[in-house]
Amino acid sequence: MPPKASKSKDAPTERPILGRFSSHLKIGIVGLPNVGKSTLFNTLTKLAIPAENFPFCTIEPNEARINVPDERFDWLCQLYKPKSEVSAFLEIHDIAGLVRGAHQGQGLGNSFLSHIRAVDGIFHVLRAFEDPEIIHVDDIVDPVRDLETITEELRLKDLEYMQNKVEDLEKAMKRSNDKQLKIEHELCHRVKAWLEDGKDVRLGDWKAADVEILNTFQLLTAKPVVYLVNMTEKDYQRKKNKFLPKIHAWVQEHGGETIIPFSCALEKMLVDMPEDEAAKYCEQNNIQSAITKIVKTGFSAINLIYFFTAGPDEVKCWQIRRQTKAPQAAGAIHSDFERGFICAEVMKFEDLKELGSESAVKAAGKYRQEGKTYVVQDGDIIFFKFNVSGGGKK
Ligand SMILES: Nc1nc2c(ncn2[C@@H]2O[C@H](COP(=O)(O)OP(=O)(O)O)[C@@H](O)[C@H]2O)c(=O)[nH]1
Ligand SMILES: [Mg+2]
Repeated sequence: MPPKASKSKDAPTERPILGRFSSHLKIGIVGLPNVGKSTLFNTLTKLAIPAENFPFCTIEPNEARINVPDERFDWLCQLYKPKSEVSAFLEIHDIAGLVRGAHQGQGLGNSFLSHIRAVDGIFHVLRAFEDPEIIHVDDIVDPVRDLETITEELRLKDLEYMQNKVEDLEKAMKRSNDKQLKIEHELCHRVKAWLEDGKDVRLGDWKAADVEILNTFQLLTAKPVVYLVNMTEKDYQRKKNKFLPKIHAWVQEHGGETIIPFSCALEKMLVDMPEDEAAKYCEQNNIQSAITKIVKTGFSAINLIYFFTAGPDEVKCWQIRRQTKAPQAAGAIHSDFERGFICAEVMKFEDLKELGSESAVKAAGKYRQEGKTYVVQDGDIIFFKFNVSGGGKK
């Protein structure tokens, strides 16, 4: 019998996450027109998992699912040499350019904003390359002004939403004494004041009860952001760009999220080359593609992690939201696994790698049995035991 895990490790008191509770989460590419969003999207699409691997999902031309590169996954595939290998993926949506005034419907603004509402996180692409051939909607390249433009549009849209919400609640409160209405009304007032102060909702210090209500709103400024700064290959190579320090300062003042410099032109060129040529080009020019970092950072920014199931039949990454407990993680595989959950047998990837085999991990006492309250960690290798009435153990 594997040793039982201690209780204290089971339930960390993390605040609930802002955003949808789902393991089908996606990230949208957002930015002004002509900053390189579609070029980035098309480059990523060339690395996409073929659509036929998702027979039950429709994939639109502006959506793609990209493999999440992972050395741990590669290592597990080497070890088990399975018949089937299924990596994790990041779903990306290319969202058409937003312009100033979008919240009032400018430039099809409302439909763009509704596309942003449907995603769970934002890749905010900034133009930090100058090219007289490619016009900028506001004439001069100035990524900090662009940051202000976009974030203001999102904030104004949220403000409009909160304003309507407050009015609806006030009407409802005239008709009913429901305590919940009062609680929501008080929160909506606080959120509105926060937005009016020029601040994004994701940066607020909301209590768990607030977050639960906020998650029913899907506010645009509540979504996690990763900034992608598109610069010339030369700037990217020498890690210097005249706009970068100002972008950095702005981001530090507005939440301090991750900034990833990249060069759209370089990435596009690399993806169109045969793999060995691309590798040679990178080596000769002392340059590295930023795509892996972009994909991994995006995946983690929308609060996704994955656990592995591994054996000779299949090595597979199962994506779940951070903070998911063992029974719900089992449910990602099959609803029976959740319904009839008995326990999760868990190996840490690092232990398996160090000790070399499942039996060695068991012999070292590192194969653990975890119960219903166990919070699944990224990279756990799990075997679920379950029992549904009439059915046996797996
Ligand atoms: N010089 C240069 N042009 C770029 C770069 N990225 C995109 N472009 C060009 O800018 C134009 C707009 O790019 P696109 O990806 O469609 O921008 P979107 O409107 O943000 O989707 C296209 O003509 C691209 O070829 C870049 O890194 N350098
Ligand atoms: Mg585009």
